Amino acid sequence: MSKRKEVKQLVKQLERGGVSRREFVSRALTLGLSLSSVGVLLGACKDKRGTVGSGGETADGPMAELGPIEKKLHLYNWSDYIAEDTVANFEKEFGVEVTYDTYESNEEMVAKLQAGASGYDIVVPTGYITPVLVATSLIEPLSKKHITNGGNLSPLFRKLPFDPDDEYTVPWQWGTTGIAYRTDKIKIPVDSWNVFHDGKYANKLTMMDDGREVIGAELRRRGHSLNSTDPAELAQAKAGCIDAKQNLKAYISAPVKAQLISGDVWISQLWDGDTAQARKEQTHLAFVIPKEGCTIWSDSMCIPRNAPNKRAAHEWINYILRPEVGAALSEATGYGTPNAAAAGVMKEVVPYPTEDQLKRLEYQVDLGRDIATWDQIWTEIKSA
Ligand code: N2P
Repeated sequence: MSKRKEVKQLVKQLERGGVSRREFVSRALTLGLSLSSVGVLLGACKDKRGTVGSGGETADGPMAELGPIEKKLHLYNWSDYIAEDTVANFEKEFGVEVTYDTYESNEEMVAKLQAGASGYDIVVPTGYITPVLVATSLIEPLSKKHITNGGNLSPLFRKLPFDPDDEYTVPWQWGTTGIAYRTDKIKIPVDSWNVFHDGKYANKLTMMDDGREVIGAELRRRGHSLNSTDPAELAQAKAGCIDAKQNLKAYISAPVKAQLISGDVWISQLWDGDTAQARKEQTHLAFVIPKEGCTIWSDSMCIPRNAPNKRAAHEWINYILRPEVGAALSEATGYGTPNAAAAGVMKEVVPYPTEDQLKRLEYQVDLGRDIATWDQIWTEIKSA
Protein backbone atom coordinates (compact mmCIF):
# COMPACT_ATOMS: atom_id res chain seq x y z
CA MET A 1 0.00 0.00 0.00
CA SER A 2 1.31 3.49 -0.82
CA LYS A 3 2.21 5.82 2.04
CA ARG A 4 -0.55 8.23 1.05
CA LYS A 5 -3.12 5.46 1.19
CA GLU A 6 -1.86 4.35 4.57
CA VAL A 7 -2.14 7.88 5.95
CA LYS A 8 -5.64 8.18 4.53
CA GLN A 9 -6.66 4.93 6.16
CA LEU A 10 -5.19 6.03 9.45
CA VAL A 11 -7.17 9.29 9.33
CA LYS A 12 -10.34 7.31 8.65
CA GLN A 13 -9.59 5.08 11.62
CA LEU A 14 -9.11 8.13 13.82
CA GLU A 15 -12.41 9.61 12.66
CA ARG A 16 -14.14 6.40 13.59
CA GLY A 17 -12.46 6.32 16.96
CA GLY A 18 -10.63 3.15 15.97
CA VAL A 19 -7.33 4.56 17.19
CA SER A 20 -6.63 7.01 20.00
CA ARG A 21 -5.18 10.38 19.12
CA ARG A 22 -1.92 9.40 20.80
CA GLU A 23 -1.68 6.23 18.75
CA PHE A 24 -2.54 8.23 15.64
CA VAL A 25 0.34 10.63 16.24
CA SER A 26 2.88 7.88 16.79
CA ARG A 27 1.77 5.89 13.72
CA ALA A 28 1.64 8.99 11.52
CA LEU A 29 5.17 9.92 12.58
CA THR A 30 6.34 6.40 11.80
CA LEU A 31 4.87 6.82 8.33
CA GLY A 32 7.21 9.76 7.91
CA LEU A 33 4.78 12.65 8.41
CA SER A 34 6.15 15.83 9.98
CA LEU A 35 4.84 16.85 13.38
CA SER A 36 3.19 19.93 11.91
CA SER A 37 1.28 17.96 9.27
CA VAL A 38 0.15 15.52 11.95
CA GLY A 39 -1.17 18.54 13.85
CA VAL A 40 -3.06 19.77 10.78
CA LEU A 41 -4.62 16.33 10.25
CA LEU A 42 -5.67 16.12 13.87
CA GLY A 43 -7.26 19.55 13.72
CA ALA A 44 -9.17 18.75 10.53
CA CYS A 45 -10.36 15.53 12.06
CA LYS A 46 -11.70 17.33 15.09
CA ASP A 47 -13.65 19.71 12.86
CA LYS A 48 -15.14 16.88 10.86
CA ARG A 49 -16.32 15.10 13.98
CA GLY A 50 -17.80 18.36 15.18
CA THR A 51 -16.51 18.06 18.69
CA VAL A 52 -17.48 21.30 20.35
CA GLY A 53 -17.66 22.09 23.99
CA SER A 54 -17.36 18.46 25.07
CA GLY A 55 -14.35 19.19 27.19
CA GLY A 56 -12.00 17.54 24.72
CA GLU A 57 -13.30 14.09 25.63
CA THR A 58 -12.24 12.80 22.23
CA ALA A 59 -8.58 13.22 23.11
CA ASP A 60 -8.02 9.79 24.57
CA GLY A 61 -11.40 8.11 24.81
CA PRO A 62 -11.22 5.86 21.79
CA MET A 63 -14.26 3.85 20.80
CA ALA A 64 -11.75 1.04 20.51
CA GLU A 65 -12.48 0.29 24.16
CA LEU A 66 -15.83 -1.06 23.02
CA GLY A 67 -14.05 -3.59 20.86
CA PRO A 68 -13.79 -3.66 17.08
CA ILE A 69 -16.71 -2.23 15.17
CA GLU A 70 -19.21 -4.91 14.20
CA LYS A 71 -20.22 -5.52 10.60
CA LYS A 72 -23.92 -4.89 11.21
CA LEU A 73 -26.27 -2.37 12.84
CA HIS A 74 -30.00 -2.84 13.33
CA LEU A 75 -32.00 0.37 13.69
CA TYR A 76 -35.67 0.64 14.69
CA ASN A 77 -37.16 4.10 14.25
CA TRP A 78 -40.42 5.94 13.56
CA SER A 79 -41.37 6.08 9.86
CA ASP A 80 -40.44 9.19 7.84
CA TYR A 81 -37.95 10.28 10.43
CA ILE A 82 -34.54 10.37 8.74
CA ALA A 83 -32.78 11.97 5.78
CA GLU A 84 -32.37 10.00 2.59
CA ASP A 85 -28.62 9.44 2.81
CA THR A 86 -28.06 9.33 6.58
CA VAL A 87 -27.89 5.53 6.63
CA ALA A 88 -26.04 5.16 3.31
CA ASN A 89 -23.33 7.64 4.36
CA PHE A 90 -22.84 5.82 7.65
CA GLU A 91 -22.58 2.47 5.89
CA LYS A 92 -20.00 3.82 3.50
CA GLU A 93 -17.84 5.51 6.09
CA PHE A 94 -17.94 2.79 8.74
CA GLY A 95 -18.16 -0.27 6.56
CA VAL A 96 -21.26 -1.42 8.45
CA GLU A 97 -24.39 -2.91 6.91
CA VAL A 98 -27.48 -1.24 8.38
CA THR A 99 -30.94 -2.79 8.62
CA TYR A 100 -33.56 -0.09 9.07
CA ASP A 101 -37.04 -1.01 10.36
CA THR A 102 -39.82 1.45 11.18
CA TYR A 103 -42.79 1.71 13.51
CA GLU A 104 -45.82 4.00 13.82
CA SER A 105 -46.17 4.32 17.58
CA ASN A 106 -44.24 3.90 20.81
CA GLU A 107 -46.56 1.11 21.81
CA GLU A 108 -45.78 -0.86 18.63
CA MET A 109 -42.04 -0.52 19.32
CA VAL A 110 -42.33 -1.44 23.00
CA ALA A 111 -44.44 -4.50 22.19
CA LYS A 112 -41.71 -5.70 19.85
CA LEU A 113 -39.01 -5.22 22.48
CA GLN A 114 -41.17 -6.93 25.09
CA ALA A 115 -41.66 -9.89 22.81
CA GLY A 116 -37.89 -10.38 23.20
CA ALA A 117 -35.06 -11.22 20.84
CA SER A 118 -35.64 -8.17 18.69
CA GLY A 119 -31.96 -7.91 17.76
CA TYR A 120 -32.20 -4.13 17.60
CA ASP A 121 -29.21 -1.92 18.41
CA ILE A 122 -30.99 1.44 18.50
CA VAL A 123 -34.60 2.43 19.19
CA VAL A 124 -36.05 5.97 19.30
CA PRO A 125 -38.74 6.23 21.99
CA THR A 126 -40.61 9.36 23.04
CA GLY A 127 -39.72 10.75 26.47
CA TYR A 128 -42.75 9.50 28.39
CA ILE A 129 -42.12 5.87 27.51
CA THR A 130 -38.43 5.88 28.48
CA PRO A 131 -38.98 5.29 32.21
CA VAL A 132 -41.04 2.23 31.29
CA LEU A 133 -38.19 0.89 29.16
CA VAL A 134 -35.74 1.51 32.01
CA ALA A 135 -37.99 -0.03 34.67
CA THR A 136 -38.50 -3.16 32.61
CA SER A 137 -34.79 -3.35 31.67
CA LEU A 138 -35.57 -3.14 27.98
CA ILE A 139 -32.82 -0.57 27.43
CA GLU A 140 -29.41 -0.25 28.99
CA PRO A 141 -27.21 2.67 30.03
CA LEU A 142 -25.11 4.25 27.31
CA SER A 143 -21.36 4.37 27.51
CA LYS A 144 -21.38 8.13 27.84
CA LYS A 145 -17.68 8.65 27.57
CA HIS A 146 -17.78 7.25 24.07
CA ILE A 147 -20.37 9.75 22.95
CA THR A 148 -17.78 12.43 22.37
CA ASN A 149 -20.03 14.69 20.28
CA GLY A 150 -22.49 15.07 23.16
CA GLY A 151 -21.27 18.61 23.69
CA ASN A 152 -23.04 19.58 20.45
CA LEU A 153 -26.43 19.17 22.12
CA SER A 154 -28.40 22.17 23.32
CA PRO A 155 -28.65 22.26 27.14
CA LEU A 156 -32.42 22.54 26.62
CA PHE A 157 -32.40 18.85 25.70
CA ARG A 158 -30.07 17.56 28.38
CA LYS A 159 -31.05 16.22 31.81
CA LEU A 160 -34.70 15.98 30.82
CA PRO A 161 -37.15 14.75 33.44
CA PHE A 162 -37.44 11.30 31.84
CA ASP A 163 -33.66 10.77 32.00
CA PRO A 164 -32.32 13.18 34.63
CA ASP A 165 -28.70 12.00 34.44
CA ASP A 166 -28.58 11.51 30.65
CA GLU A 167 -27.84 7.89 31.31
CA TYR A 168 -30.02 6.19 28.73
CA THR A 169 -30.92 8.67 26.03
CA VAL A 170 -29.43 10.94 23.41
CA PRO A 171 -32.02 13.23 21.81
CA TRP A 172 -32.97 12.68 18.18
CA GLN A 173 -35.67 15.26 17.27
CA TRP A 174 -38.41 17.18 19.02
CA GLY A 175 -41.83 18.38 17.91
CA THR A 176 -45.48 19.04 18.67
CA THR A 177 -48.72 17.17 17.94
CA GLY A 178 -51.33 19.61 16.64
CA ILE A 179 -53.64 19.92 13.65
CA ALA A 180 -52.68 19.86 9.97
CA TYR A 181 -55.30 21.21 7.56
CA ARG A 182 -55.83 22.07 3.91
CA THR A 183 -56.08 25.84 3.64
CA ASP A 184 -57.70 25.63 0.20
CA LYS A 185 -60.58 23.46 1.48
CA ILE A 186 -61.22 25.07 4.87
CA LYS A 187 -62.01 28.74 4.63
CA ILE A 188 -62.00 29.60 8.33
CA PRO A 189 -58.65 29.07 10.07
CA VAL A 190 -58.69 25.98 12.28
CA ASP A 191 -57.62 26.75 15.84
CA SER A 192 -59.34 24.22 18.11
CA TRP A 193 -59.73 20.50 18.78
CA ASN A 194 -63.48 21.23 18.39
CA VAL A 195 -63.08 20.79 14.65
CA PHE A 196 -63.07 16.99 15.09
CA HIS A 197 -66.58 17.24 16.53
CA ASP A 198 -67.91 19.27 13.60
CA GLY A 199 -70.18 17.08 11.46
CA LYS A 200 -69.72 19.26 8.41
CA TYR A 201 -66.23 17.82 7.97
CA ALA A 202 -67.35 14.22 8.49
CA ASN A 203 -65.16 11.73 6.65
CA LYS A 204 -62.57 14.40 5.87
CA LEU A 205 -61.04 14.14 9.33
CA THR A 206 -58.46 11.81 10.83
CA MET A 207 -56.83 11.50 14.22
CA MET A 208 -53.65 9.62 15.05
CA ASP A 209 -53.58 5.91 15.71
CA ASP A 210 -52.25 6.63 19.16
CA GLY A 211 -54.28 6.46 22.38
CA ARG A 212 -52.08 8.86 24.30
CA GLU A 213 -52.52 11.52 21.62
CA VAL A 214 -56.24 11.03 20.87
CA ILE A 215 -57.41 10.87 24.49
CA GLY A 216 -54.86 13.56 25.40
CA ALA A 217 -56.29 15.97 22.81
CA GLU A 218 -59.84 15.40 24.08
CA LEU A 219 -58.69 16.01 27.65
CA ARG A 220 -57.08 19.31 26.59
CA ARG A 221 -60.28 20.27 24.71
CA ARG A 222 -62.09 19.90 28.01
CA GLY A 223 -59.52 22.00 29.84
CA HIS A 224 -57.68 19.12 31.53
CA SER A 225 -54.12 17.89 31.52
CA LEU A 226 -53.29 15.47 28.74
CA ASN A 227 -51.76 13.30 31.46
CA SER A 228 -54.92 13.16 33.55
CA THR A 229 -55.60 10.04 35.60
CA ASP A 230 -58.79 11.42 37.16
CA PRO A 231 -61.54 8.81 36.58
CA ALA A 232 -64.29 11.39 35.96
CA GLU A 233 -62.15 13.34 33.47
CA LEU A 234 -61.18 10.13 31.71
CA ALA A 235 -64.80 8.97 31.49
CA GLN A 236 -65.77 12.28 29.88
CA ALA A 237 -62.79 12.11 27.54
CA LYS A 238 -63.79 8.62 26.45
CA ALA A 239 -67.32 9.80 25.62
CA GLY A 240 -65.86 12.79 23.76
CA CYS A 241 -63.56 10.59 21.69
CA ILE A 242 -66.44 8.29 20.77
CA ASP A 243 -68.45 11.34 19.72
CA ALA A 244 -65.62 12.58 17.46
CA LYS A 245 -65.06 9.11 16.06
CA GLN A 246 -68.34 9.30 14.10
CA ASN A 247 -66.76 12.05 11.97
CA LEU A 248 -63.39 10.39 11.47
CA LYS A 249 -62.33 8.65 8.33
CA ALA A 250 -59.67 6.75 10.30
CA TYR A 251 -57.20 6.67 13.13
CA ILE A 252 -53.97 7.02 11.18
CA SER A 253 -50.61 8.62 11.96
CA ALA A 254 -47.67 9.29 9.58
CA PRO A 255 -49.19 7.54 6.52
CA VAL A 256 -52.05 10.11 6.44
CA LYS A 257 -49.72 12.50 4.62
CA ALA A 258 -50.60 10.98 1.23
CA GLN A 259 -54.30 11.65 1.86
CA LEU A 260 -53.70 15.22 2.97
CA ILE A 261 -51.65 15.79 -0.17
CA SER A 262 -54.35 14.30 -2.44
CA GLY A 263 -57.23 16.06 -0.68
CA ASP A 264 -59.00 12.86 0.44
CA VAL A 265 -58.48 14.18 3.95
CA TRP A 266 -58.69 17.86 4.89
CA ILE A 267 -57.95 17.97 8.60
CA SER A 268 -55.69 15.66 10.64
CA GLN A 269 -54.28 15.41 14.07
CA LEU A 270 -50.61 15.26 13.15
CA TRP A 271 -47.05 16.18 14.11
CA ASP A 272 -45.51 19.45 12.95
CA GLY A 273 -42.60 17.82 11.09
CA ASP A 274 -44.71 15.33 9.17
CA THR A 275 -46.92 18.25 8.14
CA ALA A 276 -43.83 20.12 6.94
CA GLN A 277 -42.81 17.04 4.92
CA ALA A 278 -46.25 16.92 3.26
CA ARG A 279 -46.06 20.65 2.56
CA LYS A 280 -43.14 20.01 0.23
CA GLU A 281 -45.68 18.37 -2.10
CA GLN A 282 -48.84 20.27 -1.16
CA THR A 283 -48.45 23.97 -0.44
CA HIS A 284 -52.04 24.40 0.80
CA LEU A 285 -51.26 22.85 4.14
CA ALA A 286 -51.05 24.59 7.50
CA PHE A 287 -50.16 23.36 10.96
CA VAL A 288 -51.63 24.82 14.13
CA ILE A 289 -51.13 24.37 17.84
CA PRO A 290 -54.78 24.38 19.00
CA LYS A 291 -55.81 27.10 21.43
CA GLU A 292 -56.61 24.48 24.09
CA GLY A 293 -53.04 23.19 23.87
CA CYS A 294 -51.35 19.98 22.84
CA THR A 295 -48.32 17.73 23.22
CA ILE A 296 -44.70 18.78 22.94
CA TRP A 297 -42.33 15.82 22.87
CA SER A 298 -38.76 14.85 22.40
CA ASP A 299 -37.63 11.47 21.03
CA SER A 300 -34.23 9.97 21.85
CA MET A 301 -31.86 7.27 20.72
CA CYS A 302 -31.52 4.38 23.19
CA ILE A 303 -29.69 1.05 23.13
CA PRO A 304 -31.85 -2.01 23.90
CA ARG A 305 -30.53 -4.47 26.45
CA ASN A 306 -28.38 -7.16 24.86
CA ALA A 307 -28.03 -5.18 21.64
CA PRO A 308 -25.68 -7.28 19.53
CA ASN A 309 -23.71 -4.41 17.95
CA LYS A 310 -22.82 -2.02 20.77
CA ARG A 311 -19.77 -0.41 19.26
CA ALA A 312 -21.62 0.28 16.01
CA ALA A 313 -24.57 1.64 18.03
CA HIS A 314 -22.32 4.14 19.84
CA GLU A 315 -20.66 5.08 16.55
CA TRP A 316 -24.13 5.72 15.12
CA ILE A 317 -25.13 7.97 18.01
CA ASN A 318 -21.90 9.91 17.74
CA TYR A 319 -22.31 10.19 13.96
CA ILE A 320 -25.87 11.54 14.31
CA LEU A 321 -24.53 14.18 16.68
CA ARG A 322 -22.19 15.63 14.05
CA PRO A 323 -23.39 19.09 13.04
CA GLU A 324 -23.77 18.35 9.33
CA VAL A 325 -25.49 15.00 9.90
CA GLY A 326 -27.89 16.53 12.44
CA ALA A 327 -28.61 19.44 10.11
CA ALA A 328 -29.43 17.16 7.15
CA LEU A 329 -31.65 15.10 9.44
CA SER A 330 -33.81 18.00 10.59
CA GLU A 331 -33.92 19.55 7.14
CA ALA A 332 -35.41 16.30 5.83
CA THR A 333 -37.80 15.53 8.68
CA GLY A 334 -39.08 19.06 9.28
CA TYR A 335 -38.62 18.59 13.02
CA GLY A 336 -36.71 20.62 15.56
CA THR A 337 -33.12 19.68 16.22
CA PRO A 338 -31.83 19.23 19.76
CA ASN A 339 -28.33 19.71 18.33
CA ALA A 340 -27.12 23.31 18.78
CA ALA A 341 -24.11 22.77 16.51
CA ALA A 342 -26.42 21.41 13.78
CA ALA A 343 -28.77 24.38 14.20
CA GLY A 344 -25.73 26.59 13.67
CA VAL A 345 -25.21 25.28 10.14
CA MET A 346 -28.89 25.07 9.08
CA LYS A 347 -30.55 27.60 6.78
CA GLU A 348 -33.86 27.38 8.58
CA VAL A 349 -34.40 25.99 12.06
CA VAL A 350 -37.71 25.06 13.73
CA PRO A 351 -37.67 27.60 16.57
CA TYR A 352 -38.07 26.40 20.14
CA PRO A 353 -41.58 27.42 21.34
CA THR A 354 -42.05 30.91 22.76
CA GLU A 355 -42.97 31.41 26.44
CA ASP A 356 -46.52 32.01 25.33
CA GLN A 357 -46.70 28.80 23.26
CA LEU A 358 -45.08 26.81 26.05
CA LYS A 359 -48.03 27.70 28.30
CA ARG A 360 -50.25 25.68 25.96
CA LEU A 361 -47.83 22.81 25.44
CA GLU A 362 -47.49 19.83 27.71
CA TYR A 363 -45.00 16.95 27.80
CA GLN A 364 -46.56 13.52 28.24
CA VAL A 365 -45.42 11.69 31.37
CA ASP A 366 -45.34 8.04 32.32
CA LEU A 367 -48.80 7.23 33.70
CA GLY A 368 -47.54 4.48 35.98
CA ARG A 369 -50.22 2.05 37.01
CA ASP A 370 -52.90 4.17 35.35
CA ILE A 371 -51.61 3.15 31.95
CA ALA A 372 -53.89 0.09 32.26
CA THR A 373 -56.96 2.35 32.56
CA TRP A 374 -55.84 4.39 29.55
CA ASP A 375 -55.24 1.23 27.50
CA GLN A 376 -58.68 -0.04 28.41
CA ILE A 377 -60.33 3.24 27.40
CA TRP A 378 -58.43 3.33 24.11
CA THR A 379 -59.53 -0.23 23.31
CA GLU A 380 -63.14 0.73 24.06
CA ILE A 381 -62.94 3.83 21.88
CA LYS A 382 -61.50 1.89 18.98
CA SER A 383 -64.13 -0.80 19.16
CA ALA A 384 -67.06 1.61 19.73
C1 N2P B 1 -42.13 10.98 12.45
C2 N2P B 1 -42.72 10.60 13.74
C3 N2P B 1 -42.61 11.57 14.81
C4 N2P B 1 -42.42 10.94 16.11
N1 N2P B 1 -42.83 10.46 11.38
C5 N2P B 1 -43.31 11.39 17.15
N2 N2P B 1 -42.83 11.18 18.44
